[in-house]
Amino acid sequence: MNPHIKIWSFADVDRSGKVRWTANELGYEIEEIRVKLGEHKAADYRALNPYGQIPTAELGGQTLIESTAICLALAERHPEAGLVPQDQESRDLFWQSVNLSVSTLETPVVLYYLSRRGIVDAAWADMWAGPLSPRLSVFAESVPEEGYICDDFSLADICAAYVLRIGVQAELLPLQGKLEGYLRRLMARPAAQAARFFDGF
Ligand SMILES: N[C@@H](CCC(=O)N[C@@H](CS)C(=O)NCC(=O)O)C(=O)O
Repeated sequence: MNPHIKIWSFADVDRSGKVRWTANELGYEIEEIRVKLGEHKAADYRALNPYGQIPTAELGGQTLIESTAICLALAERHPEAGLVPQDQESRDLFWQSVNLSVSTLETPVVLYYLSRRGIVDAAWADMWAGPLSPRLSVFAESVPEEGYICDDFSLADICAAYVLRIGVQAELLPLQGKLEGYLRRLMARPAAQAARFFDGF
């Protein structure tokens, strides 16, 4: 029997996508609970996730929050799948890349994109337009011509895909050259397709 995960999400394209894609790479059966905008601040949902944010997951009877932490919790349960590389050199690169994605780039690029679309205050885009664009460009320039960030596919690619996809959608990055090749390799993965991670891209 496949292992099971329950995911609370707004939609396919929010940060729950990272969790859904990781779970699909590992053959999980996914139970999805869609949360309507606004309900994520209500007491019922805050009982699961006191920060009132998406996603939340339930895994083996444990409630987990923080999208990247949930992905790591999944990956660590299945070391044989190699979603976190084992050799030291690859691990150093892995942690650098994951931190660049989720600590340096993710929140600014999401806020910039939502701001440009009128979903959050316009001030976010004004604030981030200057520093974000060059950082995102350096990150996009660092993707490999062939293969994946740590040679073999890993969670670093899922975290990178999230910020790069939004960077392109926000028109901060042109979809061309090796960035396009890299994203197309990721889009071809059956688990990314099952997760609907790139739908509408
Ligand atoms: N660092 C958190 C960020 C969570 C986050 O900002 N989630 C967004 C959806 S992708 C959200 O819940 N936004 C609504 C809000 O913060 O009120 C994570 O990775 O889970």
